[in-house]
Amino acid sequence: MQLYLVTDEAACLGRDIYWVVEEAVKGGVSMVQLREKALSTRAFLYRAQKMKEILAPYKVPLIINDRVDVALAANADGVHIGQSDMPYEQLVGLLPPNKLIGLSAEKKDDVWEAETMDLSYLAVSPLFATPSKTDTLTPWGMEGLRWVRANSRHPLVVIGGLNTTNAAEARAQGADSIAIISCICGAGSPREMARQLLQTMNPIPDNP
Ligand code: TZP
Ligand code: MG
Repeated sequence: MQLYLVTDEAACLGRDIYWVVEEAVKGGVSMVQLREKALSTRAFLYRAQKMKEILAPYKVPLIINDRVDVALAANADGVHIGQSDMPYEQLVGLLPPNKLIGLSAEKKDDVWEAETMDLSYLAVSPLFATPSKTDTLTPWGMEGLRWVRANSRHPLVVIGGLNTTNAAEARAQGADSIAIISCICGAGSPREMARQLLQTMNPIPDNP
């Protein structure tokens, strides 16, 4: 799971969100988080069900942001929680055991606390400041990422301001996966952008 797409309909430049997601998956995105801050519960569930249908043939897991009820109702693959969402202790009690759980860490105490949890990944959030989410604490930066890598036992996702200029460096500094909204959702070709991001992280050596 190197490339993780987080959705934001507004970032899709008026294009169909399902098209954007499927194109990104064709380009190599291997996990998708449905993040909806404005939809009604019913519209969110409908979108989750449709997204699951689209991702199923590619065997790409669907993670639901914030809402365990929507994740359960849509039989999604997991839930992503932040520091103000359903606490981990309650979430694990509600989810079947095979579901993925991702948690955002915004500060050092969040990283320590996460050591007691059985997480699928810990998200270092935000790595860099980004217009896509402005209610954030101080960005971790690469130095912060190195600190998290040294102090966490979880697979690490980085999110916030990732693009083709910094994805490889973030991987080199300890990120297992890069999570992205605008660089992919707002790309002329989400498929080509996903491909390029993977290429920067896994350069193909020149033939001798
Ligand atoms: N959480 C921390 S930063 C962020 C989220 C959802 C937004 C990331 O968006 P972008 O456009 O990839 O910087
Ligand atoms: Mg949240």
